[in-house]
Amino acid sequence: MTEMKLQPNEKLNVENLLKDLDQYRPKRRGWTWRTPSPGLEMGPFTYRDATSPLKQSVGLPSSKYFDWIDPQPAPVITTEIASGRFEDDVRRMRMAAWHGADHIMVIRTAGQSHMDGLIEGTPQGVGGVPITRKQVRAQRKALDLIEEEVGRPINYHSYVSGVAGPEVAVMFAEEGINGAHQDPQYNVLYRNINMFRSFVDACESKKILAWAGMAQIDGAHNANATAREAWKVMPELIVQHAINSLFSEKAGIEAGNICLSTVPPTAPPAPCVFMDLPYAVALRDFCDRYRMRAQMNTKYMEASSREATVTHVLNMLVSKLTRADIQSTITPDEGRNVPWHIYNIEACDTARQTLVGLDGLMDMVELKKDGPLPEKVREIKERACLFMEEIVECGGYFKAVEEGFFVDSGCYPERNGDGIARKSDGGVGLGTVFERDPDYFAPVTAHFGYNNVAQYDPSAAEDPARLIGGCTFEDPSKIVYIDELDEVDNVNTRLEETKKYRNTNLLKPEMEWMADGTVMLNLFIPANRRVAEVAAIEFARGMNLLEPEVINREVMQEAEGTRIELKGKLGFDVDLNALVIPPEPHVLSDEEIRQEIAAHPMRVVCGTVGEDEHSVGLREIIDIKHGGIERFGIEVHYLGTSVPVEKLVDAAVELDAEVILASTIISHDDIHYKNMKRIHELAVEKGVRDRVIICAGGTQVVPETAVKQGMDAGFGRNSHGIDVATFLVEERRRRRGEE
Ligand code: Z98
Repeated sequence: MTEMKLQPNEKLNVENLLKDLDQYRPKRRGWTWRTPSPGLEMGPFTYRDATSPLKQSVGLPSSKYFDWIDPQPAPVITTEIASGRFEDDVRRMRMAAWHGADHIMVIRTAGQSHMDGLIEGTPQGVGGVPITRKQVRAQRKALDLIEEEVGRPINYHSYVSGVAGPEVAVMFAEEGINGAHQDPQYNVLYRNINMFRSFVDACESKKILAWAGMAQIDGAHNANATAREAWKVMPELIVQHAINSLFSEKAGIEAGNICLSTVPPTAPPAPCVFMDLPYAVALRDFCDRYRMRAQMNTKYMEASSREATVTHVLNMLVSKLTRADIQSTITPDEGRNVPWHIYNIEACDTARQTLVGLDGLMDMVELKKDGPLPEKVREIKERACLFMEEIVECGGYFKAVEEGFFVDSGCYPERNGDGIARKSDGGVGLGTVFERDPDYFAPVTAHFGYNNVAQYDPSAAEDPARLIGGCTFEDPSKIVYIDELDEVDNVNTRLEETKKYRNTNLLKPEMEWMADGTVMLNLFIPANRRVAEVAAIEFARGMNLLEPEVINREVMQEAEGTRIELKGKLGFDVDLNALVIPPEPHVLSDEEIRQEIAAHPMRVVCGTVGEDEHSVGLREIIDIKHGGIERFGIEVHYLGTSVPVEKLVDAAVELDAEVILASTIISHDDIHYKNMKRIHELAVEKGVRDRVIICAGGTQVVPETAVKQGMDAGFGRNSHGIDVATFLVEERRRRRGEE
């Protein structure tokens, strides 16, 4: 089999990924937590809650001020990637891993739980994308490469739901999936799968998850997302967590791999931390031996990515004040249906930034032991206990579901009668549960319940698969791998469509799929919301954007205007061969310049010359506040505005300055160039030209033309202090004969 290895400057090659896929075996099984690294020193800082750093990553934007450090917080960070094309998702997974994600969840767009069997190949289908062995294997293979590249195991995750749940679980165990949602209550309440069938299937699925060492996430957060007033279902959420967790433990999953999917139930403008914190404390008190997967609140997520980000940050404050072993980062696309690369990355960065920013918090503050917090905690716990007691009293879980106990919008014991009720003699898969025959036996490794192996071979009781020389778990060569079933709807046809963009000279922007051409525009339109929305589409058409669609609108003020975010498509490519790409401007590091100036102090005289009063540009170049050359320790004598050229040269002589900087904006009759020439000639006349470096800058200055006037260098538009300082240091070295 061809060995693949990723190089940071090379794209992930999807065709290579798909090669020999039938033979690919995952490198490992089971869930991986981060490795704590208390007291980790990075750059100038010491971290208290950090985990092992990554080998390669893209740091937060501001890391440039901190030696490019990229500390990794304690929780595993999740991102959900499911654009519907796994071949594009693998590229996004790589980007997410470089931004600190180590739990990649792949939600299927099909509603997998509606499918009653495993699907093969890689169809996009009509109703959405199902999970299939081929795409799971390709993604696991990609993640095996990516984890090598970033230097940290990446947990791959999907969902075990629907009547095909156990089959899906087996496939996941075979293919090295590391985590899964599995909660029979989800099937019952939201997918109307028969309750007995759902729980029997769950036994089998959980046994398989246990064998594979997978982490399990429950489905309680769905009650939060579904209930009319989500904060009222707090007692129920605890009950749902408790039911699935204890059930899972009894089915064989280790407590340390059982993760509660917990959502802070409210969001601003509710006083959310005041309500969410007691809930978080109560849940963690009750379920202290399980892991917390802190899910973001999506119930109140609208199309504003700014708003979603703030809610996310508040959610993480609650995580930090309590505990989160996994931190989810659902993207604002939930609110506006734009499952784009940039939002996955943005949300991972939000998590990394917030959690690193909160490093060490709990070594400085503690939750109060009296007052509203413990009072609320106690109240929530009491309500949850009473809820559970009533379930037992009414005849058990199945009866309670029949009576509509769950997802009722009343805060227990209040009931509004709007819960989801399901019939025990109804639902998908009704009547499909059968008792095993007395001579039943299955030669498989991870199997729940009665399996009468001993009747055939008593010595195989602990290892039934031995009777057939191992099942697919021990002998993966027994896995039946079906590449594609549909000749038209498969990855090969999709790759063919985008072939002209892969590793060629053609470029097109994209948001989710290669060469989708999608772009987003931000507009402020000085009109009310309705008008702005319609006008925005016209503007987009005028810009030749295809299929324009408003994805977010926020009123700034009813009469004054509206902010619009809009998406559309570009109908053309850019040819790389026709692009002229100027070289990166060369600059020295701040440190190198500082050291050079410390060793060889430098004195500069400067001013705007002639009749020129425009001083802002020059001040940007020199002032310490604007990142100018003063910050390197250069001594600057600013002579003011409209300085005669003679005065500039005389001052250089008097002060024994090594450098003259002349700033000049006015350019009529080429006065800026004439002044440059004059400065040069004066310096020659006074016999100092050889020992003074003379530079001129301004928005109309073309560097080459400035040099022709006798300047040592010219600085045009977009020049900064660092550019000037670099030149001065290097020019001086040249004059010293060092370069
Ligand atoms: C999350 N953003 O949890 P279908 N099982 C459970 C689920 O919660 C889900 C599914 C299955 C959320 C993702 N959760 C939503 C317990 C979905 C998947 O019907 O099989 O597609 O549902 O992170």
